[in-house]
Amino acid sequence: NEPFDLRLPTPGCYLDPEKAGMDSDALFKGMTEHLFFTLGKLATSASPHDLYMALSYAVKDRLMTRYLASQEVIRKKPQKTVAYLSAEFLIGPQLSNNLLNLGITKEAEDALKRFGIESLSTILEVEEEPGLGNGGLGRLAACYMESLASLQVPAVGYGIRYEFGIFNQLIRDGWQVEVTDKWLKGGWPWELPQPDESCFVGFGGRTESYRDDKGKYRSRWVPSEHAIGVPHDVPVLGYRVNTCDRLRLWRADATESFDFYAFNIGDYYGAVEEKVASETLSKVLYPNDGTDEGRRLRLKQQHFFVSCSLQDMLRSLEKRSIPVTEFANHWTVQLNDTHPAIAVAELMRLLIDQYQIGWDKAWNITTSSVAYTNHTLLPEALEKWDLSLFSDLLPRHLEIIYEINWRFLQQLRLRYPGDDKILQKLSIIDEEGSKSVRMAHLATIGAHHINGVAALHSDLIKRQLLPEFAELWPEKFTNVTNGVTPRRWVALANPSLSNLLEKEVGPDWITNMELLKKLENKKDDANFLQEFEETKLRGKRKLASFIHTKTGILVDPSSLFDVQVKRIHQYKRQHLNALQIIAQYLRIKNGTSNYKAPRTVIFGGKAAPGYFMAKLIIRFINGIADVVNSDPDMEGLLRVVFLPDYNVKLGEIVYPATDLSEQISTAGKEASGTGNMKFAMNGALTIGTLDGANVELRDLVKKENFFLFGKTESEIMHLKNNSYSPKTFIEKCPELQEVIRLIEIGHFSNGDKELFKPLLNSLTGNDPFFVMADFEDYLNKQDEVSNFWNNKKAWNKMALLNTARSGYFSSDRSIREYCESIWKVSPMPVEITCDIEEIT
Ligand code: 6GP
Repeated sequence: NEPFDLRLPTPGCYLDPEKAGMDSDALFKGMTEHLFFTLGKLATSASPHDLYMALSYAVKDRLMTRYLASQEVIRKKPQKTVAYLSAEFLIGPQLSNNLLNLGITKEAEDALKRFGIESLSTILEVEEEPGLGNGGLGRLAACYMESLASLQVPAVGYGIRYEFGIFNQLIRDGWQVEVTDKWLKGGWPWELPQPDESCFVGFGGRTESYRDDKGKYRSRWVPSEHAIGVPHDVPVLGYRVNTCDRLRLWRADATESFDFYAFNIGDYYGAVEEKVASETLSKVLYPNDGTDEGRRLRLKQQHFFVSCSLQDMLRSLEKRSIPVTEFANHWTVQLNDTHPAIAVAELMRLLIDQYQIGWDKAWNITTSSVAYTNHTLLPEALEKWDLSLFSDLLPRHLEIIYEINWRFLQQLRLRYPGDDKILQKLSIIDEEGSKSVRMAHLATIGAHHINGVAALHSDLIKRQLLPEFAELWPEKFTNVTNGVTPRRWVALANPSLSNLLEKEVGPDWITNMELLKKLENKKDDANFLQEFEETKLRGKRKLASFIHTKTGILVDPSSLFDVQVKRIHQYKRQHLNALQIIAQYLRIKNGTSNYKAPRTVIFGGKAAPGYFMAKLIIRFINGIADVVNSDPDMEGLLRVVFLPDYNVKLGEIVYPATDLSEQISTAGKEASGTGNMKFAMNGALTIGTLDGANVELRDLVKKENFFLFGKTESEIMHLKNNSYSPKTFIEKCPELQEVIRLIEIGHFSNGDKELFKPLLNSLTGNDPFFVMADFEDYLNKQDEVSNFWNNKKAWNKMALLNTARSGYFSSDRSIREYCESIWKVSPMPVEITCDIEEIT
């Protein structure tokens, strides 16, 4: 591996390539220059936001050596690169992460002091986070990019640079109100627009056949509309390595700012219309989590970013004079759910129509390079596109899909002669009702591997979602359990725990989480457990003060912090938690509460704007919070908080401050969950069902350190198949009847008996998520939690064992698995040298 010889005097490479430009003097100088030249501000009048911008620019400068060196290494010595295609990248704030990974946090603090800023946190607080994702899927993509770089694997994350990310959530009169997320308004210093690498993308129009030079009939696409994708690159630096990968986000531009013909005939508005229409392509993120809306603009967005990304990959081969037939040796394309699944058809189209490669060869290239991750089993989230919409927007792709399908069905006919049912079932085209294109089938047929995101989920994919495919191609189906990056979710979020970990096991735990196992030796060491509890208390004081500032509610940091943060969804069952709170409230009111385990129950999460029931659940929680928090009898015993606008930044405050993590989805519904992992690493105990990665978490931390309740996936299936009746469970549980009665009489809605009726009707009617079936078990388990809480030593020991045994959930482990079993890529360290003589 030839070192990257960088003779240009860029920051980070003045004298000692490792250290130079990274000291506080250089940072101070860099900031001063950016304040003056980039921002046009005087240091004497700089606001915290100005200083944030100046520091960020100075830090970005210091990423460039590694960023360029990482690209140069691939150019000089081609090797397989991971292309992670995702409609969402929820990357969170960038400054603290880059400081940590560069190893210059202390230097930045010192530089800031010279501007009169005593604490880095005042600067970090003003950073806007790019909300380019809805929840789990988008955040996972961000963790994976960070781990890829930290493991020195060449990778590009391809996505969309939405002008407006996920909405900001306000709570008004207990209801969620959505506000546009203008994350770019103050400028965003972390991106590098690369207009010279823009790509054209077509939409609509028709296909036509023509004869090529050799007289052969071919098909081609004549789109009626175009957009330009302008790449905006975000450097993704690995932890203390030279590898700096890229997140390449496409912004849509109009092909022509004006239609001059329309303009000349005096139609000004008509002239700008196309510009406006194509720019809306990257305007806004669809705020649906798990549900699919089947909207035209959404399909356009998907094709837009997928086409730009594949063109970009093919172009990179051309630039290096590598034949495109070698594509699969140079790119491994991962589809983050079906949102980018059009890639299967688009890669075929580019290879066949643009590069004139024959079908079989093109299909071989496509299926050797594409792999697909499924993130949900929920039927409403499985993407299907109406055939007429699809053919209208992507007529050539539909032709190609028909051909893929025809060849696939031929294969099936040989294998299952005369079995038309199976053909119908597996076909990419759903013939029922108004016909549609099933994107999961397209992805499954076009991919060399299909993986779920936790052991149970991958198993259910094979057994329930795609059983016939799994029988056909058992070797394609695999599992990679999700992981989260310990850099952001422990080192950055929880500095006091990190210090303790470093003191105990050394600094390497950050890149080798399995080292935390050594903490098991300390499980009976009272002094150590005390120190461990201290770190938790620090986190809780910080969250308490945040809660007070945001909601005005005073909470006691010594109470049990019981937290459920995630998107609001019926399957995640925030309402189960809410019902349990009412039961506790009743017990205290009736004087039947025989233990004293003061609790603060904290919720956070957004509901999809069109998801009525989820929004009603938010209203319900706030209704309960109002009653509980204003009742003097609850004083010192129970508090309920709904934290508005849950996002990555807030997550960094919440995870370290949590004692009890609520992972209470209906078994079989949560593909994995990743919050469960973040909580466990930070020493929270979990109360949870056997769902998603909870199953593996419980195995790892051992069952005595996990509060398990609820029906298993197969028990739920059994109930479902045997005409489940929530009433039978309600009848058996007087406390549940009381809870329901209290809601019915309007106790949590100022006497309004109508407000929560839809929720109650759902629960007592068909109860699609088996809340009633699990209620009693859950309540009993919560009692067990309270009893444990009163034995602090036992609690701390369990919490420590959770941290000690959570190393498996590092995204470094997940990425290693993808590299070895799916992508077949290996790390490629980036070396940097500077010719000191030449520069000085
Ligand atoms: C989510 C799953 O719901 C969650 O369980 C999982 O941890 C996460 O993906 C990462 O794998 N799914 C989505 O966010 C989604 O939109 C289509 O799926």
